[in-house]
Amino acid sequence: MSALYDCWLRYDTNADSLNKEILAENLASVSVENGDKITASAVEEIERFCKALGLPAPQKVESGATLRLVAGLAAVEHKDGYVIEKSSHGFMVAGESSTGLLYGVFNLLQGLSLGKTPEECCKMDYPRNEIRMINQWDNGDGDIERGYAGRSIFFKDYKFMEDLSRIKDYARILASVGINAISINNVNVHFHETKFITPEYLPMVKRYNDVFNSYGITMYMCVNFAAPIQLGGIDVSDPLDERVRAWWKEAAKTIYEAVPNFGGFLVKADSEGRPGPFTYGRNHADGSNMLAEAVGPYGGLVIWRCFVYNCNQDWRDRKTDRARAAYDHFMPLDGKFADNVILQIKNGPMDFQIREAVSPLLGAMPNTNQILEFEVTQEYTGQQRHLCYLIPLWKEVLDFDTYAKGEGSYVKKMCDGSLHSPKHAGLAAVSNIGDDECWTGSPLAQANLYGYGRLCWNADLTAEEIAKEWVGLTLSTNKAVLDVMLPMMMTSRRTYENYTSPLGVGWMVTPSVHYGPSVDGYEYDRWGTYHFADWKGIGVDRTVATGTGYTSQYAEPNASTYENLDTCPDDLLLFFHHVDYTYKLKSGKTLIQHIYDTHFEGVETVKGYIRDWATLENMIQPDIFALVKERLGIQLENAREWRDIVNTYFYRHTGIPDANGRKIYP
Ligand code: GCV
Repeated sequence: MSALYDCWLRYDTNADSLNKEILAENLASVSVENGDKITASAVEEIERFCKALGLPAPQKVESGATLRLVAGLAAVEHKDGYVIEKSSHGFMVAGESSTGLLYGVFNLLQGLSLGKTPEECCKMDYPRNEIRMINQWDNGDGDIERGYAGRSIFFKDYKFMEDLSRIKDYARILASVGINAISINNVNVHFHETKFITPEYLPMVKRYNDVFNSYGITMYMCVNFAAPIQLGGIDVSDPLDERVRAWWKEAAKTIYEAVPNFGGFLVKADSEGRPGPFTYGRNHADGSNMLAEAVGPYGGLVIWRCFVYNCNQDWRDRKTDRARAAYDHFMPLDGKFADNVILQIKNGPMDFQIREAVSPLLGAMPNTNQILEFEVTQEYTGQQRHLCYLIPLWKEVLDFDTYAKGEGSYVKKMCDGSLHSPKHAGLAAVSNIGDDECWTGSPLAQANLYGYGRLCWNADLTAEEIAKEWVGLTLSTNKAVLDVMLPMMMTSRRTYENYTSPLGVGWMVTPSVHYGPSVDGYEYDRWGTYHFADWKGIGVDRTVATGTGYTSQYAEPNASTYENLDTCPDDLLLFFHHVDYTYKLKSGKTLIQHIYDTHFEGVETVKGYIRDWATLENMIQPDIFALVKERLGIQLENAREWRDIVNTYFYRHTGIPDANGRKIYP
C-alpha cells in the first residue's frame, strides 16, 4: 500500500541492505501441517513479504519445503508459543497452536526485514499474558471518542463497513504484535449502538468476528447496561430482576447462535452518566455476575471496568477524592465475582494523565480476575500531534511493586497471573487508530500501538528494545537513524510532562477536548480533577493525616512512602501533597523554580527534536518524514503556549520571579 499505511509491516524498509538471494532461497517453498484459516493468514503474510521485496511467491508444497509451517506442535509448551528452528530442507516455524504459528511467522518476517539471517531468527518465544486486548472507542456514526487519527474503520452512519479490507489489515497489525482480543465499539454505548447485539446487526458482527478470528483474535462488544429497558421494553435493568436476567440470557443465546465463538461483553457501568446497578441499590458484583451468567454457557467473558466515580462533584468539597473511588467501590467485593468476570482497571486512579500514581486496586483483590488498562490513544498526552512515546510510562506501571503479597508483587505479575493465580489475567488498552492513511495521526504514534502489543507479549522487554525494534521495522535500521530516534522517543514523555502540568497534579487542559493549556479549566467544574492552586501553594492533599486518606489504600511501605513528604517522590509530589511554592524539592530546587525550569526546558527540547528530525531527511521514507516534520512543528507551537500560560499563571499567583530572569509575561 504505502509506507504510512503499512506501519511496521512494510517489510521493504531496509530492502537495500537485505540479502535477497538468501531470502529467496529460504522462502522458495512453504508447506503447512494442520492448516486452518489462521495458518492461511500466515502463508498469506509470507506472500506479502515476498511481494514487498520483489521475491518470487513461495511454492506451496506438501513436503520438503524450505519453510515448513507446523501448527499444534506439542513440543511447544506454552499457550500460543512458537519455535523457529532449522529443519531438514531449510527452516521450520512451529506453533503450540495455529495462532502460535502465526506469531512465529510474523516474528520471522520481522526479523528478516531487520536484516537478520534465518539462523539469527531461530528462537522459542511465547506470550506471557493471557488476555492481550485492544478496546476501540468507535461510535456507530463513525466518530471515535478520543480518536485523533480520522474516522472509524468499523462504522459509518450507524452501519458496519461492507468492505472489510481495512479491518483485515488492522487484524494483521494487531496479530503481528500478539494482540488476541478486541472490543469493537465504544464503552459509552449510546442509543443506536445498543442495538448492535440484535439480529439486525449480527450477520455483520459475524463477518467482523471471522476476520479477527483468522488472526487469532477474539472479538468482544460493549453493551449498554440498560439494554433490557431500551430493547426489551422492561421498565428496569435491575440485575436481580428475573425478567432482566431472562432478557440477557436470551440476548446471549441469540448472539452466540449467530456468532459461536464471540468473546463476550465489555461494560462501563455507573460511570460518567452510563447506567449501572447502583440505580437499583445493587453493587457491581450483582451487575457483572448477571451478564456472566448469560454468556457463561457459551464460554463468554464479561470484562467490567472499574472506572466508577462521582462525576458530579462539588469543587468546594475537599474531602471527596475521585482517586479513591475505584478502590472504595470494588475492594469490598473481592471474591464475589463470577469466574468469567474480569475487572479492568486503569493504570492510574484518576484518568490516564501524563503522570499519576499507580492505581492501588491493581493486584489488591486476590480472589478476583483483574486486567490492567492503558490508553494508547493520546487523550491527555498530546493527541498524536505531540511525540509522546508511552512505553516508559507503562513500564513504570508494570514494574511497580504493589507489595500486595509482600516485596516483589509487581503489577506485571498481576497481569501474567502469577501474583494470585486467578482464572483470567492480562492487559487491555484503548486503541489509537482511525482511518488516517498512517492509522495513528502521526507515524510516530504507531510506536505506541506496537509497544503496547510487545509489552502484552512480554512486560520484561525494555522501552529501548521496543523502540529499537519499531524504528528498525518502520524507519530504518541505519545506525544514524537510531541515534536520533532513540533519545527522541525515550525523552518524549518527560518532555511532554515538562511543558504541561507539573509533578503529577494533572489536567490544566482545555475542558472537554483535553488539548491545550487551561490551568483552571477544570478547577471549578464537577469532575473531581482539581489542583487547588492559590497564591501560596498547590497540590492535592491525599494524606491520611490531613487530606483525603487516599494514601491508606496502598499496602505498606507504599502507603507511608506517599504519606510522608520526606519520602514522597518529587515526580508525584503534587498528586499526594499540597505544598507551598517555596517548598524545596529533593532536587534542591524550590517548587516554583522547578515549574519555571521544566517549562522552559520542555520547549527547548522540542526545538532539539525538530533539528534532529531534519537530519533524517534523506534517510527515511519521504512521506513519513514530511508528516512527522509537520507534527513536530505543531508540537513546538503548542509547547510554547503551554510554557507561557503555565509560567505566567504561577508568576501572577506568586509574584516570585524566575531565578534565571527568562521571559515570563507579567
Ligand atoms: C470513553 C475519560 C475520557 C472519556 C472516556 C472515559 C472512560 O474520562 O475523557 O472520553 O469515555 O475516560 O475511560 O470511560
